[in-house]
Amino acid sequence: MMNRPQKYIEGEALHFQREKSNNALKLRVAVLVVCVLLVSALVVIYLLFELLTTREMLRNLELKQGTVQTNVAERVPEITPCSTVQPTCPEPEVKIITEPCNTIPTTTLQPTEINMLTQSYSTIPPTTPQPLDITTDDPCYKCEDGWKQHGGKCYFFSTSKSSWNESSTECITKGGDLVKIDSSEEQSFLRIAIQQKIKSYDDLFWIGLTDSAVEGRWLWVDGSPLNESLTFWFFHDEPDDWTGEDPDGKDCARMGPMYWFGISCKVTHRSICEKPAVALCD
Ligand SMILES: [Ca+2]
Ligand SMILES: [Ca+2]
Repeated sequence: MMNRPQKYIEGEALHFQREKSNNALKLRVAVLVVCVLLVSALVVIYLLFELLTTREMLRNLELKQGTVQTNVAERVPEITPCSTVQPTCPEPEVKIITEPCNTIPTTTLQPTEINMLTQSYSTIPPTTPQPLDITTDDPCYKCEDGWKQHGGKCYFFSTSKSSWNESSTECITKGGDLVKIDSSEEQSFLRIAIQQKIKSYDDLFWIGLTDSAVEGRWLWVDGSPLNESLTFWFFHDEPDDWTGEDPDGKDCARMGPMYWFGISCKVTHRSICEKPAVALCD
């Protein structure tokens, strides 16, 4: 009889305990739901605040934009067109070269180099005027046999070789002297004549020009100074005074088929003598 109510009481207690546990669980769920709703409400409120703030900023920006546009529109007529602006360019810096010309380094050609160069240009065919174009037989002038007449002068092209001094003496013996070149026309006549006579690249002719008295002071055989505006030296290297071949340097001038070269007066070359032609006309 005692076991039955005891079991009933225990069952009631267990039931009451479960009921209590379920109520606690419901309470927790309800609190959780309230919290979620509260957080959601706060988020919505925050977003609404941000939206209102953004709208206010946009409205302020629109007002500022309108103000700027108005100011620009008012100032446009005051702006000078770009096309009327005169550009100013800096003046180019001009440097005046004060170095003397003789500081330019020069190269001294060795005889072999000169000969090679001479050979290279000696193969150039004669250029105008051609020999037949040059008047060499003026009937009013007469030259001895073996002399070539040109412009009232007679020219003798030797076949033998001798030093510059010996060649000058030989020309004087013939009634003239080594040739003095007085004009470009006379240079052209001699150049063409030499081109017809040379047998090799080193077959050059003495002319009446020397600086043996004073180095660098070139004189013709008649004592007149060389006209610096009427020279036909081989490019800018001539005349130098290279002493590799002769301690006295290069003091006498020889002529090739195109240009003049300085050389030791002691070497032997053919020569060109010049003397006045005999005038036949009054
Ligand atoms: Ca002359
Ligand atoms: Ca010299």
